[in-house]
Amino acid sequence: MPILDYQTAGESHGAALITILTGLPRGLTLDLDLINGELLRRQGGYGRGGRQRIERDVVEFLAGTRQGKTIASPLCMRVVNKDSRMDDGARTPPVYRPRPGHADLAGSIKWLTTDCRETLERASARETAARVAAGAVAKCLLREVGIEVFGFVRQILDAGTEVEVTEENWRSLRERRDASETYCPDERVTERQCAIIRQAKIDKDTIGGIVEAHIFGCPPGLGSCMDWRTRLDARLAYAVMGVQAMKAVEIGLGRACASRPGSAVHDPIRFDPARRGDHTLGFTRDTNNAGGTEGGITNGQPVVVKATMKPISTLLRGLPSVDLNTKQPEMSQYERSDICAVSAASVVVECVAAFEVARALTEKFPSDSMIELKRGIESYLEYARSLPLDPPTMTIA
Ligand code: EPS
Repeated sequence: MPILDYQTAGESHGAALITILTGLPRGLTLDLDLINGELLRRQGGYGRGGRQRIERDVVEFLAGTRQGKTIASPLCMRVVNKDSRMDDGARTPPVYRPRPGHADLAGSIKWLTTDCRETLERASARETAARVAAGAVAKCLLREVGIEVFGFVRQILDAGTEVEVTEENWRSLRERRDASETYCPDERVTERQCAIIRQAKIDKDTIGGIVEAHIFGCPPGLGSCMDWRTRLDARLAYAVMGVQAMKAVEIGLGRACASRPGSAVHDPIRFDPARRGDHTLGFTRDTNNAGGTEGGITNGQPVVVKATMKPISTLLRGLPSVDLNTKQPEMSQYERSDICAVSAASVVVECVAAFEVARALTEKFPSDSMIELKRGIESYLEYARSLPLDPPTMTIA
């Protein structure tokens, strides 16, 4: 049975963005509203550029479905680019003055050309629409087994919210996030963030920030410490760092662990019989500094990932650069871009994190069909709840 995986194809101004997803169990309902809703959210957020007024990203299923459900074959999705002009030399002219911070210079040297367009078309964050489509499908799968994902903007430049996200309050925070122009569940901070972005526009500059994703309802036991490649925290870091413009990824308390003693970092373990029946099996914590993973394995607490996005490298005022043909100093070339795409990045990070959890879930419970996946999870939790067996030393051969 193929493992859950995906690949994307497509350039910023090519015909379309394609996602091919393999390893989905049969019988997963593909919620088109959910998937297109995520694509729409990715297009939004205060500070986005002109491209989002041209596009209206919607997904088309080209293969892998029947009557709105997966049939276990590779799922092929397409998002058509309205602004498609790759082969129109006049409308996609060569770029010889690389933008510091973009893939322009390194890619041009790598692929032996002085035209940065060859690299930038694929390096563009437009490709994240394809990754959001994959992550949204993963969200459909996770939702069927009671796992939900919540992503938001924590900080833009120096305007950050101190809001604490819990299993109890995240749904109301989601409403506040959805009412915010910057996807930040804090009205006053949203206003400051918008003001920062407005000023950056005047200054012809760009702005970065911090986004966060929280994943609720994960059963304990996803990911493994037996092989470093299968540690869920490592997989999350890989996937999130793989998103355009990310410069740091943290799990749970992250970097703040360094300035606290162990007694103020590690989350004391308690047992609450009232929660024995849910996915925690009754093991609760007062804090979740570990961010839901210990040893790279989910422990029943919410999985928490934080990512830092650098400011977009296309500045309207340009940055000192060099003409790759003449080697003379020049300002970097301007390509239409965003002033701030941190809000969009919060959707992308949420989606790539959801995909990694779905991948870990299907690795622990390999299933041809959704029925088997659900039963596999249930019987595992039931068995885990029954431990220790009677007598306590008894093991199953
Ligand atoms: C993006 C589309 C792109 C850029 C942006 C993200 O479209 P265009 O280049 O036609 O304006 O606005 O890409 C970048 C930030 C980048 O660095 O390349 C999108 O759909 O998200």
